[in-house]
Amino acid sequence: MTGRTVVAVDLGAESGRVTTVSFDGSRFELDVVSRFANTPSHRQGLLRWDIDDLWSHISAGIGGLAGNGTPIDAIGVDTWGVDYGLLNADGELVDAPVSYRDGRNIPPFEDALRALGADRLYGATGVQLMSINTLFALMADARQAPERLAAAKTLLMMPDVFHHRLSGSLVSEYTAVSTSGAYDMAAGRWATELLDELGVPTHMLPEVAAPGTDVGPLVGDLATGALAGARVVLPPGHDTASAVVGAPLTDPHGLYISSGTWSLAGVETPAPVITELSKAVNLTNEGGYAGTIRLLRNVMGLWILQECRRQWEREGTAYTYPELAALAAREPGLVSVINPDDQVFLQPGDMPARIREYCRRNGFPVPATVGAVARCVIDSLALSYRVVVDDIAAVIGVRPPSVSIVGGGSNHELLSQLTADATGLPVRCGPVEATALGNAAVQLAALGEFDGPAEIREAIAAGTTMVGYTPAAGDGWDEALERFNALRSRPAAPE
Ligand code: LRH
Repeated sequence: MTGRTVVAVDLGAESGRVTTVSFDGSRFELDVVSRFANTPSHRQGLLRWDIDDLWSHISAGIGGLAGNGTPIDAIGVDTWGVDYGLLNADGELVDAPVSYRDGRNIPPFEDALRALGADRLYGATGVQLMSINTLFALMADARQAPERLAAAKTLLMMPDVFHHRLSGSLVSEYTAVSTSGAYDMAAGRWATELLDELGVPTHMLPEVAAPGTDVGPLVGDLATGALAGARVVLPPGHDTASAVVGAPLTDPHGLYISSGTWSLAGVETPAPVITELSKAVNLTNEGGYAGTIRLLRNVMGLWILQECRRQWEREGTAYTYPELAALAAREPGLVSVINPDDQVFLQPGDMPARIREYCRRNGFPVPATVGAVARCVIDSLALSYRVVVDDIAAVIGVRPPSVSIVGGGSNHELLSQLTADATGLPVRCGPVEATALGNAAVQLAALGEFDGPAEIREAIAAGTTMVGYTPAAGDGWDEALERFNALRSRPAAPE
């Protein structure tokens, strides 16, 4: 294939991939050159990411391309949101970055809510109030490890920790910054007054750069052979932002669901929507490509099922996802529901036991079998999406007419059908590789191949075989929604 070839590095909170994406002027060709696990581990009392391990996989994946005949034009990295690295004056990490799943964020989150209130916190940023937000991790640093912050010259959001290794750049990319809960989305600047009030220093906050910014040439040992001329171009560094660029949305108010460990469900808007109602229903305003905003909700997503699967494996049976879906499909629907966003499901552990305990505590039949647990999770995710559709409709005054599911979870047939049933909307699934495609397409746009998101989406849609689901005239969803909403209005369970 002639044309341009870029490298999209996509790091999820479970695994990472290095992918080459070529574009010949009309068609994308995507080749995953390496896949690797990304597993945080407990070190020095905290759940931490192993950046050196990730970097060794990324550099091996990229380095393997040096001997190819195809010159690489650009490289960009996207990662999961909210986490960050602190760099000292020598450009080295002060220590291993901490995972948002560490419980350390919860006390500062609760204290900030008590001290300043949801109005002030949400009003200052426009970001969904969640314990995982960078803001609360920075508060935890300021309280428990002030020496980390004192030693830090620059904070870089996770994608930019790798852009720094690739190019030496010390900026943070806007879409990644927008997940922090420490950035004022309406004013377009760090929310320094809020950070001051919460006792978080601000000396280390970096300059923020737009997706599509060329931050310099690839440097170091990697810059040889086919990689010698490669530029480092910031894609939308937040994986969800890249995934939504890669979502072939056609309806202007169409709902996307970027479905993976998390489900990010929402619509694209031209400006932040920060109103009494958006605050009341806790919708976030995340920054997107080309000045767009993603008005969405972070729903806990397939994480709960992933953790169930790990627990069943520890107990001796390794189910595949299709096996779990088949077992779930045989169960009656909407028997027991959970609120996937309850804090009890945030941390790793024995998820089936937590689900059973949750159902017992809330007076639902306790799911006894693997299939019943899986069905409970999948039904509950579909109900969460229904709530997002209702909340978005109330906030923007337009009901999304369709749903586009992208990412790994778009392969999940039962969840896709139940999403159609729960929302009453037609669902289209694909591409699975939306994140890598969105990441690459923004690099390609910076190289002059595309003129904005509409052209990108047209090209992605033309090369994707999408699978459609029509809502079945089922009953039970409205009654289940009442039970579900009652759960959501209850305070989080004690740990
Ligand atoms: C999904 C995601 C999501 C949240 C979470 C921390 O991978 O980026 O949008 O920010 O991770």
